[in-house]
Amino acid sequence: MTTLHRASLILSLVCSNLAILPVTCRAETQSELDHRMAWFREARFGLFIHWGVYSVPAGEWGTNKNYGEWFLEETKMPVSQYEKFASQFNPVKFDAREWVRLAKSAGMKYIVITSKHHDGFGMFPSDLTDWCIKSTPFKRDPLKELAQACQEQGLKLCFYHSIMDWHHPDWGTRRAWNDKADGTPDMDRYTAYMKGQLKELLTRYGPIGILWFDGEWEKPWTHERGLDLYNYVRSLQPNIIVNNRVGKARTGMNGMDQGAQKVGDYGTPEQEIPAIGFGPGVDWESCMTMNNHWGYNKNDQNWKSGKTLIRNLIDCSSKGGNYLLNVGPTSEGQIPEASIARLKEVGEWMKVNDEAIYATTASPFKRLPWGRCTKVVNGPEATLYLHVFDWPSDGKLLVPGLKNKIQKAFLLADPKRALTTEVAPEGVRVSVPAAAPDPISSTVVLKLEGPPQIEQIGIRQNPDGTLLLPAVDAQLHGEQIKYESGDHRDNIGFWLNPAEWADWEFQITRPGKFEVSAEVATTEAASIQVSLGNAKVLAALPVSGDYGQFKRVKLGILEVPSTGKMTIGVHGVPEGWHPVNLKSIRLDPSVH
Ligand code: H79
Repeated sequence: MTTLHRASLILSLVCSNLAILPVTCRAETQSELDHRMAWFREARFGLFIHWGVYSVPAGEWGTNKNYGEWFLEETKMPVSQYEKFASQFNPVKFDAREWVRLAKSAGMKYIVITSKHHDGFGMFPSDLTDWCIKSTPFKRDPLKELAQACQEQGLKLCFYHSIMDWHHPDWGTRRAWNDKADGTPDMDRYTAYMKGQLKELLTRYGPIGILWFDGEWEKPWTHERGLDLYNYVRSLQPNIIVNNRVGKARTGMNGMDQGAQKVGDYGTPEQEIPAIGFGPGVDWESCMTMNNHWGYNKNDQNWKSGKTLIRNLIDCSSKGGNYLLNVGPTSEGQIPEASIARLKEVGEWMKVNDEAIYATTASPFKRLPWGRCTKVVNGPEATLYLHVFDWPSDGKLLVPGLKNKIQKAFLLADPKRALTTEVAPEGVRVSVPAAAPDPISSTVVLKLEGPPQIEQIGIRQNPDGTLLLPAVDAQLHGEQIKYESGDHRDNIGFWLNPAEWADWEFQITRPGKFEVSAEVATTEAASIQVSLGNAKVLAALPVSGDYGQFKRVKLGILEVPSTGKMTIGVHGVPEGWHPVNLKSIRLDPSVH
C-alpha cells in the first residue's frame, strides 16, 4: 500500500525521536493488505458502543437536557467536578454476554467500544492513571468481560480510542476548565501516555479487530505523530485494522482522506452515507447513531425506524462499505429498550436476507429505480442480489441494462420457487409475486451466466416526450457542490458558489420546443440559468421556505432543434446569489 511505502521512508526519520517503544516500520503488499482487511470487508455490519461516565449526567444536568458524550466540553464544567461522576458510575446491570448476543442476533460481526472518549476516562483498569474504571464503585473490567464474550460468540472486539484528551494535562490544547492541570502541556509526554494505554489495550485483551481513533483534528496532533502511532499499533498487533482518524487527511464528516498524507486503512464517514461509493479497493465504514446522540441521553427519543436502519445497511453494502450502528448504554449498564427493539428488527430481516449482505461487493449499477443491488463474483460465477424497496405493482421487476443470461432467479424469502425471467432490449425482466415478501426490502437473487454485463442506459425522453433530469444523474463541477442523499434527501446541495454548476447528458429522439422547469428548495431569493448550446433560459426562483421543501418552478421555453446526444447545464447567477437545493430539471413538450 502506498501509504506504508511512504510511511517507511518518513518513519525512518521520525521513529527514532517519537517512539518510546520499538516501532515496526514495514511495507505491506496488496495481497497482505487484502488478507488483513478480509474479515472487515466480509462483515459489513458492526455495533458501536459509546459508554463512559458521561452517561451519568446525560440528559439530566441543569436546564439543558441535550448533553451526551461531549458533556464536559459543552458545559465547561471544571474537571475536578466532572471527576465526581465516576463515583456514580456503577453499571451493575451490565451483562457482556447479553450485549454480544444482541449484536450477534442483529447480524453484526464486530463491536467497537469506547476504551476512552474525549473526556479521557478509561473504561478499563489502567496502570497509568486513576482516571479510569478503577475509580468507580464498579470493581470489574467491562472490556475484559466483552473480550471474553466476543471470543465465546465469535465476534471481533474493537476499541474506539480518542486521541484528543480534555482531561490529560499534557494534551496540547488544554482547556481553561481543566483545573487539575498545571505547567505547560507536552505532546511528547501525552503521546507516550497514550501509547502506554494502547499497549495495555493491545496486550491484555487478546486479538483486537480495529483500533478506531478519533479526535485527531486538533492542531497538536500531526501527520508525523499519526504515522508513528499507526505503526506502533501495528507493531503490537500486526493484523489489526486502524481507521483513518489516526492521521490528518480526513476531510469533514464525509470522512474520506484528501491529499497525499494519508494514514490508516479505511475511511470513516460520520452520520452520513456517501451518495455513491469510492470505487473498488477503497474501504470505508459509515458510523451512525440510532437517535441524535452517541452517548446515552435520557430525553432523546428521536429514534430512526427499523426500516431506515435496514435500508441504511443495504445502502452501505451496495456502495462497498460497512455500517457501524451505535448504541449508548446507561450508567447502570443497560442498552436502551428502543435500541434493543430496533436491533431485533434488523436481526429478523437479516435472518432471511443476510446472504445478500455478508461478503458482497458494490452494485454494478449506477442507479436502480426500485432499490439497491449487491453482488458476489467468483470467477465465472456471479450472483446479483436485488434489494427491492419499492415492489413492482405489475409483477414485473425490470433490471435495466442487464445483458446476461439468467441461470436461476428466486426470492431469498422463498428459495425453492424459481422465478421466470426474460431478456428484453431494455434489460432483464423478472416475474415476481404480486405481494412483496418484506415491505422494507425483499431480496431477488439472480444467478448469472458469466460476470455481470451491464449497459449503462443513459437518460432518454419518456414515451410522452418529457425528459426528467434527476439530481443523482448530474455531473457536478466544483469544489463544494455535491449530491446529497439520505433519509429525506435526494438533491444537489452545498451549491454555495454560483460559479459551480451541474450538467446532464441525454438522448433526444423527439426534438421541438420544451417548457423547462426546476424542482428547487431555497430560503432566500436566487436566480439560475439553464443552457443548451447557445439557447438559455434564466429565471428568478421564489423562496420555498427551507432547504428540504421543494417546489417545481417554471423557467421558460427552450428549443431543442435536432435528435441525438445533448447536454443541458445549470449555472447559478452570481448577482444576489443564495444557495439553492436542486432536485431535478424537467423538460415538457411545449404546446406553444
Ligand atoms: O464519538 C462520536 C462523537 O463524539 C465524535 N465522533 C463520533 C464517532 C465527534 N466528535 N466531534 N464530532 C463528532 C463532530 C465534530 C466535527 C468537527 Fe471537524 C470537528 C468539525 C470540525 C472539527 C472533523 C474534523 C469534522 C471536520 C473536521
